[in-house]
Amino acid sequence: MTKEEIKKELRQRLRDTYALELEDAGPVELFYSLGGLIKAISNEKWHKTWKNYLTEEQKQVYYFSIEFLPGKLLKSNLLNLGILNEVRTTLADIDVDLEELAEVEKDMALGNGGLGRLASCFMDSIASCGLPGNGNGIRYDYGLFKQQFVDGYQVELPDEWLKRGNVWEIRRESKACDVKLFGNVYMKRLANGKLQPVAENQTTVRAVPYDTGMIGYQNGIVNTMRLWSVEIPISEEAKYQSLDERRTVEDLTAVLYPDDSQESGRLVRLAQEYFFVSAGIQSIIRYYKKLNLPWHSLSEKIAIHINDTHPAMCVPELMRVLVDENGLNWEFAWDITVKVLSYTNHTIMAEALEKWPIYLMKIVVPRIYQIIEEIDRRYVTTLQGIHSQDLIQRTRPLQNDQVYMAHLAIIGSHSTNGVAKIHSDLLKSIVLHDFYVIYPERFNNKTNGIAERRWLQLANEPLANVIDELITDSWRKTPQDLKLLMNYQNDEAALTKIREAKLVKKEELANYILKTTGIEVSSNAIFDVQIKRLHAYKRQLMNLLHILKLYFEIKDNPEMDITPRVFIFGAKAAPSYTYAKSIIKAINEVANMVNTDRSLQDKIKVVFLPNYNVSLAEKIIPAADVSEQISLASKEASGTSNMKLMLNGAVTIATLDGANVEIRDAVGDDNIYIFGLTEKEVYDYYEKQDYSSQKIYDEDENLRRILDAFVDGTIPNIEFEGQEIYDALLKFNDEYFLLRDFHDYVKAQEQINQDYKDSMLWQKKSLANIANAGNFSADDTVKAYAEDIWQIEPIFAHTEK
Ligand code: 26M
Repeated sequence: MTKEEIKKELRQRLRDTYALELEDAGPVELFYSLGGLIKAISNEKWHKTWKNYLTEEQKQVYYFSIEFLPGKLLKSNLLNLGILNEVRTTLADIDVDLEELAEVEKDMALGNGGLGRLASCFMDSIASCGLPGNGNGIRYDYGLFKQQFVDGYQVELPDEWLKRGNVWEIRRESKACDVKLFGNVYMKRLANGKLQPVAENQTTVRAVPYDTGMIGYQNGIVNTMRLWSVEIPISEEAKYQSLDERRTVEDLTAVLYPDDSQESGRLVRLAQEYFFVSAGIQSIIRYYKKLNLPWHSLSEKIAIHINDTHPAMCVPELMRVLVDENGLNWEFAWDITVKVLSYTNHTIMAEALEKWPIYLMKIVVPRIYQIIEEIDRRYVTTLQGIHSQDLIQRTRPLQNDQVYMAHLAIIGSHSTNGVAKIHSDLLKSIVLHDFYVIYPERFNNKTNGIAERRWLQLANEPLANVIDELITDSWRKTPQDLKLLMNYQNDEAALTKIREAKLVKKEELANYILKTTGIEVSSNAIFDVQIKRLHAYKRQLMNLLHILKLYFEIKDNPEMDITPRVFIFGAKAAPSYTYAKSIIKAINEVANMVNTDRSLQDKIKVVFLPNYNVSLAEKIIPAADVSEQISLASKEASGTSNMKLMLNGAVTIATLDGANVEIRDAVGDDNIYIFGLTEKEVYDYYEKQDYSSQKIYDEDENLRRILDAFVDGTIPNIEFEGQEIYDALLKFNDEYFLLRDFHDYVKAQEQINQDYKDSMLWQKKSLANIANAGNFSADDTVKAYAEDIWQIEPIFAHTEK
């Protein structure tokens, strides 16, 4: 498209939709008009892609995820269509700043954190690798809550992301499905002697899909992310007399549940899970039937991926559709189901492993519960005599009046993977060891990855441009090419350019911090960043203990030699997770205490930026010098901010947890600061049960002073929260070993303080991190899924044949 064509199109759209001329349009009208234009451009490719998959009968994967977290799509769509620069300069010609338009778009925040963001990185990569793949999820009216701080406390506000409408989606009423919930089911014997389930008093809701094009990186491919929204079927309208009754249906897709174990027992959440699973499976089977192929070929055309256990009802739902609705016999249907499905585990945290009370399942999805009972019954009988009674009992889906969703997912699929080497190993050796004994061939690892397009090309243009100058722009298509940067390890001019690019982003962030919080920070300071959900196991509190240590040291010795540091936090706490909220309050109070104390001479500053989300991540990550990845070893399945931060030249301080282990292997010990207990040592403590945080407290004077600060009034305004934290660490014996790892953590931090002073030494470490971040490309991760698990092929490979 030429600049003139772009201008002409924009003019036309502004007239047609807003009755405005270009000169009179504001950022909102311009954003929606530009969005419409982009959609028109991509629609042609979208239709071609779809037709191609259909006529070639390409095997496709459907990635079922209850969360997707794409963030904003404007610049990413422009980049992937290959028109980012044309559009930017065209707008500049008419005095419009693309960045200002981009700010108009609301983040699409239909996810909590790592799991949802991973799903969106995968969508970008699947399209960019030319793989036939689709997303299947829920179109929540409200995404993850907006976070504000009031007196240092987290306050949650609704996320009204759809208020001005969503330019990217297409509502496809013609593709709607009916989903049936509640009621009761009994088995009726037919004339031929077969049993048939008959349902009574069911509630039928309509699932209406909204499709969003997932545009591949400059390859003409546009895949589909299909999100389902609930509606009352027209035929049922008469049944809903009052607004209240209508509301109970409409509530189904109203809001995303914040990752919150206490909320996980809720009826609506279970209904959400079944809703998008059932609608997704039905629309896949409807498509498959159009191909007119025999049922045994289903697994040659369709792969369905279960992202964590939230979509685990795919197992009984696919069985239901095959057996009840299409008359297949159980054994045949089961064989197909296992071949079609695969499952990823994202956590070993016991409280996050989903279990649903049987009584609730019977209420919400009675037929699905019957099928689960049959799966359970057959599981037990099939393994009889092959494995021990104990093992069978421990692994069956139904136990303790609950349905174990992970058991269902593993038994009903052909592949179970973890998301980093150490995590997958732990699954095999401990967490899911019983299943590993039964199905060793089903277990595999797929280390997470990230979309470099968003996290470097878009988020960090200054660095991206320097990299182009040094090694050409081949890395933009092939992130592995970033390795070529290793040739510049001793090139002072190159290292300086990279440092200057970092400085640009640090100044931008410093301005943002000043504007949004009023806190002044210097871009000469080390920007030390911890950004992730607030969870005890991620140990934001240990970071805070270190800050307090520095605070006391500077107070005692105002002239101490320390490289100025800005500690930057971003984190949301689940609304009912009181301990996490107390930590937020404590960080905010320490921040206030530190930032207003002139005697510290700006040696340390603490900034807790509210409402951490994808867009804020895009501002923070490029500006980071230090990446905090300090979870207790064994607890963080993978982490992905660790990868995004290294890609942007931050140097990591980390425990040997999740993908940190592979990051260390990639960059080498000289370019990462590793500290703390290993996963094995953590498990040794569990076995011996001889950990005593009190003992460490008693023996360490400095640590005593730091912990006492929480209860002796040193940190103001945390009477309640301070006590809660103090008790967690001492009275309740410090579940996540903060005190045990603290000393080692401090030593690693002191080394960072030293090393940062030697600018070239530091830049060299930073360079090694950028250069090796190509190892963590989501492109490679999805290719591995495609080959090992889904057995799907890129569309180019197919057309070349
Ligand atoms: C639970 C109950 C009610 C509502 C929501 C939840 C829930 C939602 C998401 C529980 C867990 C959820 O996600 C777990 C998760 O995000 N795991 C993270 O996955 C990332 C991608 O694999 C990893 O990088 C992180 O280490 C892992 O914590």
